[in-house]
Amino acid sequence: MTTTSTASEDSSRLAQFEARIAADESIEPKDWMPERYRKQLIRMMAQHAHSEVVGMLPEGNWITRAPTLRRKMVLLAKVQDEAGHGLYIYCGTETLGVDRHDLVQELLDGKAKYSSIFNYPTLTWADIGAIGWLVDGAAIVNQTMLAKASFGPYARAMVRICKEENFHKRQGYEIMATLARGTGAQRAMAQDALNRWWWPSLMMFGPHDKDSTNSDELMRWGIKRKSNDELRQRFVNMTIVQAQAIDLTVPDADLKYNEMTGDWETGPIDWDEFWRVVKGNGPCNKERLDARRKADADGAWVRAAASAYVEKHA
Ligand code: BYC
Repeated sequence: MTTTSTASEDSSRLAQFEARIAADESIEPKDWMPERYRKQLIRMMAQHAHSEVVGMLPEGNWITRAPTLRRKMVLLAKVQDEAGHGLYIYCGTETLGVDRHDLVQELLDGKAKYSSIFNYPTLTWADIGAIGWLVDGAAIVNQTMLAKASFGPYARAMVRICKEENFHKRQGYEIMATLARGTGAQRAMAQDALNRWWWPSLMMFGPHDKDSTNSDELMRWGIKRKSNDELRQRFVNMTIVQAQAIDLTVPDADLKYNEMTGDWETGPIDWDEFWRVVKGNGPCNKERLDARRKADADGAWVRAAASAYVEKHA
């Protein structure tokens, strides 16, 4: 694209691009953009799309075991929404000149990242409540910020996704609230789910700012508007109050309220665990990738039939 352009043309385009970012203009697919901006967006959006798709697996595990018909219908709708989110974001990523099949192949080859949170098992029904409340809750905090991202297709996808995530969070919190005011065993199940999902949910926001390799660039270009730690803190402040409202306790002996800042300050996050999971050695990494590979193989005949149909009618 820029092979014939001179260095001075490129630097003037870069200056124009940066002026547009500074003026909070939306960057659209056909606009000129630095190659690095394009690459960063492809990286982040592809990881996000993969997370939505892999994220269906932990909850999908409970569709056949939901305790009532109503719970089953809600869970089915939620899991289908996640598939839709994956599709919107893969579409958005394709506006940057990549093919989603290549992105999916990278996931299947174990080369692409997806959110660490989906490598934990869903052991009880309360885990479905905890995922909706905490995981979708964390995703909303992150994605509300991304709805203001400088790249138009990503920002617009986030607006719609956030609306659906709000419903997901409400359904999860309602499951937790119901269990928390139920029998002793139900209450214990809710507390156990919170104990297991709390720290992995905090890890969803990524490493501390000082260790975040991409943040400076992403923030300079208006892709991220807030840092990993700022968003994590916002999530903690919201969630502690919600836990108190249903008489559950987060598993953190060091948690304390800072009167000066108004923040709930947590104890240290286990970053060794985070990197173990990100690098493929979490409790369910293998199971998740195996499931995606199986789905891909099982669907091969559908793709072959669809492309044969298209070729025949071309
Ligand atoms: N897991 O420089 P940093 C959902 C990687 S799904 C794995 O701070 P960045 C839902 C990071 O990629 C919603 N890897 O990165 C679905 C980087 O490695 P590379 C999921 C992580 O990009 C179904 C390295 O660590 N949301 O809601 O500035 C059911 C250094 O990090 C993680 C999104 O995907 C992690 N948690 O910031 C229910 C949001 N964190 O790529 C719910 C979009 C970091 O340089 N993504 N890494 O090799 C983002 O907002 C940002 O990419 C992150 C990380 C905040 C995640």
